[in-house]
Amino acid sequence: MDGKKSINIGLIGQQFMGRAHSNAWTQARHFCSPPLNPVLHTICARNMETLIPFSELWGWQNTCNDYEAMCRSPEIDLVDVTAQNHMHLAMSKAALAAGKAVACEKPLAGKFEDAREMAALARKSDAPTFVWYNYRSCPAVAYARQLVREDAIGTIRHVRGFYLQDWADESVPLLWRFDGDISGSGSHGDLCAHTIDMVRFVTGEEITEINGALFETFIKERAQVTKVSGGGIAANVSGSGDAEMVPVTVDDAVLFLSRLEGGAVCSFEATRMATGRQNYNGLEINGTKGSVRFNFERNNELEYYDATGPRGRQGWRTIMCTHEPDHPYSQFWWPDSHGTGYEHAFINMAADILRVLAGEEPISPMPDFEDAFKTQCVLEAVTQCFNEQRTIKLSEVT
Ligand code: SOE
Repeated sequence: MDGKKSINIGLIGQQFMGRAHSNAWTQARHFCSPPLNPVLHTICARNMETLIPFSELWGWQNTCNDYEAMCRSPEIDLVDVTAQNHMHLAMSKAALAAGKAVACEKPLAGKFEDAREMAALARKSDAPTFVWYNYRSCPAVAYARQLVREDAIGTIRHVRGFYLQDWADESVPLLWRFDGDISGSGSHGDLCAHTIDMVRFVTGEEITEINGALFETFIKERAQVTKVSGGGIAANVSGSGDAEMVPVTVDDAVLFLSRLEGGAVCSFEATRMATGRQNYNGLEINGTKGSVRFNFERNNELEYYDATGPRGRQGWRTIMCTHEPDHPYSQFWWPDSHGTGYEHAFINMAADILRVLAGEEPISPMPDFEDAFKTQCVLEAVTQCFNEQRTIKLSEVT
């Protein structure tokens, strides 16, 4: 072998994110030269019938359906949580109590109180924590951050953040994503959380206040789920024609206005009902010397406007963020313009997690529980702003 130390991963969950993370831990070693070798040691989930074929497909060495036992096992070094949001606290708590590193899916938790407890537990623990805000590790997003840090766009004045999808019409039954007890919120925590994290990451600035907010639930009830298969968002899920209708307890859309600590004004919007937008997670940042804009549907590209030359020759340029060594992570992937996709950000992030665990610098700063709690505070402030119909300062949300 290559003589590197191994690290045994225990993954909880076998759905969409279970697949994304199984792939990330596998490919990180193949492509990104991490300083530790991740071993797919144990996969843990409730449904053993599907878990056995899942583990065989992805090469997990062991299966189990008791996450507490897995967390306690001396053979496990890192617990990776991809279970539904309402389980993030209990699972992270079990892992931290056993002194294990934790990598938890976003958002940190569905409920603000859970997130607050998770941040407190992480503060008291010596174990490292990570939250899978995967879009940070998309090369074009990491390059946007680099441009801002190099002062290529000057002082930031305006930010627009948006995350638009279109998979949630009336035909979609009451998946867990529509059940507030499980998910905590709808497009707010599921989608907008990513964009808030991305804006914080790219600008390097914190959101200081929420000045106005709007939530809407267009479809008030949905059919009880009768069958779920496959690993996508809503693909292969059905509610039978005569299934009982149950109330939806989350938002379908959220919009809010806010300010950044450097004085910029920001708007955010997220919805699962933006017909024609399928994974339009993006931002536009306008500064005094230039602007950047990005959306994930064209994830290899970053648009950049340089306002420092003669006005008559200025214009948006589209940069393919695939060139080594200029673009972060490009050294691990394909030649110029051969492109990367959704899974690569997870792979890049898995490799960065391994770098942090080995005491090395990650390519992009990794969000830990403390950092992800800041994003969660923004989510909570937006909810309070809508409920109380007043400006909420982030300093009020603790
Ligand atoms: C669902 O809308 C979802 O899968 C989110 O949960 C992911 O975090 C996002 O990146 C893609 O869309």
